[in-house]
Amino acid sequence: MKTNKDYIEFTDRFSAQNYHPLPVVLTRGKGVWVWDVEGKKYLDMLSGYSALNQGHCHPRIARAMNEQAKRLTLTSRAFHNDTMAPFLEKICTLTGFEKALPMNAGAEAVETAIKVARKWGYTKKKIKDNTAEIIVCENNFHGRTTTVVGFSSEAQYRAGFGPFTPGFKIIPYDDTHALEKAVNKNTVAFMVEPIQGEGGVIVPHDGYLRQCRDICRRHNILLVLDEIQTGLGRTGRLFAYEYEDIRPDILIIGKALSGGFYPVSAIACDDAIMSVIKPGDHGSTFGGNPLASRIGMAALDVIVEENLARRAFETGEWFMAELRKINNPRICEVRGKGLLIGIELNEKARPYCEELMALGVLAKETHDMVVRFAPPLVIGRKELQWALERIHRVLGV
Ligand code: IF1
Repeated sequence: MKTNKDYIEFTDRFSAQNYHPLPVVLTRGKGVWVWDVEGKKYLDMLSGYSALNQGHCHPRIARAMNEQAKRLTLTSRAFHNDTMAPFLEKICTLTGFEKALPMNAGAEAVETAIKVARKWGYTKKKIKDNTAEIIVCENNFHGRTTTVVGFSSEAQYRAGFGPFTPGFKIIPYDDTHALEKAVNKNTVAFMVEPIQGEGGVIVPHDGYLRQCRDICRRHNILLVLDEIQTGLGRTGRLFAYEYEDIRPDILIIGKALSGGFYPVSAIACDDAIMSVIKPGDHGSTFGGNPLASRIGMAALDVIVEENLARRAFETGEWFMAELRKINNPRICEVRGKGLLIGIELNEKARPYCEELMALGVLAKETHDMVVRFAPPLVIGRKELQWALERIHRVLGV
């Protein structure tokens, strides 16, 4: 039998070294559990960076994928197909927007939102051509394309990849005065994550999104919310913006939109904005394909019918309260919403993630000092109790 070590050496022979994974080689997943090649079982507390809100290999999504895979997987957008419209209708019904534009990776949906916002600025706000500005926040994470890393504040994401796309302004997160000050006659949009995941599970003050909504409305700029990680139940509501009773002008979704089966992303907005896109302006080979659409419909049905947002709210509240009982000077803060939780330490988090892995809990550090817990939303208290016993052994005194 090949060991974890065998597979890691095998991987190192052929794979680019663009990640530093924990030394575990997974071969099977079911619900909240995964198994490595040596048969060891782990509780997955990362869920594919929130792409697996429905849990690993959800049978309902698997069935939809298998059925469609035998029927029709790709038509390209040169022709219509019979599954994209019902998928986009489901997105629009769930979000309350009039239109959706399907893509694949999250970064592609972010790029789509940037292009739509810019074109809206030129055609509707009558901004001078090629002068559009989009405001973003420090510690943002919106993907890895060169345009997107060009407005990252993380040096490593930018190093060696320039020159970058102009037209972006970076302001501090959770600072509405900075937003107000950054707006100028060329500003077309403010793009922000409701909670900064990669930034270290940074939760802004209550009212931040509502205040940003007001500022954007007053200056006639688009509020673009990147809910690729916070959306689809993760923070305890279907979308994190619901906590503040606002609606963005453009919503970006991805990850759990496919339940981890396939890259599926999209933007949603009203027609007054989406109508700036004309045939041939934008697209992709796989965007809106029948397989992605069937998977996406099943993934959304699971989130709604298994009430995953409510479960994330109740389970997350309880779990955070339990984590806050850990009395340890190394823990600076336990923060998060729903089941997007970060434990900030006053030292590097990686060694603790390695100790947790040895005890059968898979978690990943983010921004060096934060242990992120983002399990599938189908997780129960029993499984979290199992995790807590191990977290206490590693993070307790
Ligand atoms: C990596 C982070 C999480 C995202 C938000 C867009 C995207 C992501 C809010 C792009 C993707 C992933 C990418 C993955 C690690 C992971 C991640 F740590 F990088 F930031 F989740 F927190 N907007 N996040 O979180 O979506 O193109 O990847 O489908 O690149 O290492 P994508």
